[in-house]
Amino acid sequence: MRLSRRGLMRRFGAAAASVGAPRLLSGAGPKADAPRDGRKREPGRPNIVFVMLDDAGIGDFGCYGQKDIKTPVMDRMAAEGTRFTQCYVGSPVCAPCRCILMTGLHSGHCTRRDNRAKASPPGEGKDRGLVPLRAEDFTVAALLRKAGYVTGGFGKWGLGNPGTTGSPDKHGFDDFFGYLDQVHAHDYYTTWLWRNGETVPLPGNEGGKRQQYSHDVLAAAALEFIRKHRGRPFFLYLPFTPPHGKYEVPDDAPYTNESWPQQCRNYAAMISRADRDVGRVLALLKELALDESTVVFYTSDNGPNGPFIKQFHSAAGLRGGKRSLYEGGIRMPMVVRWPGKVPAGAVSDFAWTFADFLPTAAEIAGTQPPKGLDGMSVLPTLLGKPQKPHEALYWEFHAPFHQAVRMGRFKGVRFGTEAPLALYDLSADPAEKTDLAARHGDVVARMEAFLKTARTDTPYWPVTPQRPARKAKAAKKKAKGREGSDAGNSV
Ligand SMILES: [Ca+2]
Repeated sequence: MRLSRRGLMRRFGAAAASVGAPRLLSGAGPKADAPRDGRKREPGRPNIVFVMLDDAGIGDFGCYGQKDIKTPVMDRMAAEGTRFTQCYVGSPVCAPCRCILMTGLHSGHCTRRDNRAKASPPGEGKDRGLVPLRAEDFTVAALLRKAGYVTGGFGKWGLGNPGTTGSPDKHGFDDFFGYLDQVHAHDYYTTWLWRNGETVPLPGNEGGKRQQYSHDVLAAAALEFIRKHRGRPFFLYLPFTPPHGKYEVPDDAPYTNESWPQQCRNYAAMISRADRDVGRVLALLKELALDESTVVFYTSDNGPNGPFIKQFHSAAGLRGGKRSLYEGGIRMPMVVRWPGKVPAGAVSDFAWTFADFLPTAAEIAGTQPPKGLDGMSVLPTLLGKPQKPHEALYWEFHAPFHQAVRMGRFKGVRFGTEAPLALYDLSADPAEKTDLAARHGDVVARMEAFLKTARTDTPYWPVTPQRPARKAKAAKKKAKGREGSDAGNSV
């Protein structure tokens, strides 16, 4: 199925008007949130849960138009909370996406800009090229921990193995259980996982047995974390690994009888299984009377892969997918639920990114984020209040190097540093089909000026001019004619 322009507009275009009347963020803790373990809950400090699937596209969820894959929990959350139609990840692949989410810096400033370094790769052996978070990188977990939160993570970390400066225990996590290395995370029947610097054996998978599906183990541990810490504010980060490949799942129900390729049945079952487990988190919050004192974010980390775009329309008709800065690679599902605070059943088209999560979490927790971040708090938007939009959003990716900038309804995309910007009007053309650069020279000029200041260099992902051959020759001739001028890399 291909969505018509009208269909795309219906799904992604003018959607903001339905944001309901918000209630103000109360300074007092909810009455229902009585501590049951004798410890006093600090007033006004809601729990924060951030659930992120791995490689699921915006079109994979029922509330974003999916017809085949069942996601009843996200759909119900959308009815009970606010669904965002223009929330963006920071990068179209795993590791930088997580880096940006954790640090509030976009992909032109953050430490990890691709899964592996392209030059001067740090590390030894298996770790070579995996750029870890630096000791001085400051994460949302460190911020919340400092503010009195207990912090837990269950799933895939990807920002530093044990012994590096990037391990989660060095970045604010009291308890991190799961995969630290993103390649290890491909194995759903691994014989071991990491927990706080120690390996935890999964004996059910030894000798080729497949009895402990890692996602199930981690989802169960997340529930234990909530039970254990129900008496004090917690930050629970759930970077779940489904539906990233390998496409392994204990049971492909309820899709067993579908005529799709087995890989597609598994992919769909992995999404539905993870969605089920988000439902278990929500049910436990309710059981423990933490429902109203917990804000839950539910999203994915980057756009989908080709076979699923074809089978399930996983990019929802947007251009591109994983590894692309077109909308299909970076525009994500995002539903936020916080009963009594975030308007229920609302849809917002406010444009924001994962770099906004740290400052938003800081404001929710009543603390200050560090200065110099690229992100800003979008708490007013979450609460349904008006908010000044970002002046510009920025992305870069290095395989191949391309950049994207969004200003209002316009988005510019440039491959290399010398090619002209292509310009799209997302309000009329969310699928980025028609290049309007020739018609809006003023917008292009503003974007080009912004791009000159948008990023800093990093030795691990050097950027060199990449000119198309014919243009390079012409530029060389021109440069010769104006000796001393700068005809090089303008970024
Ligand atoms: Ca991913």
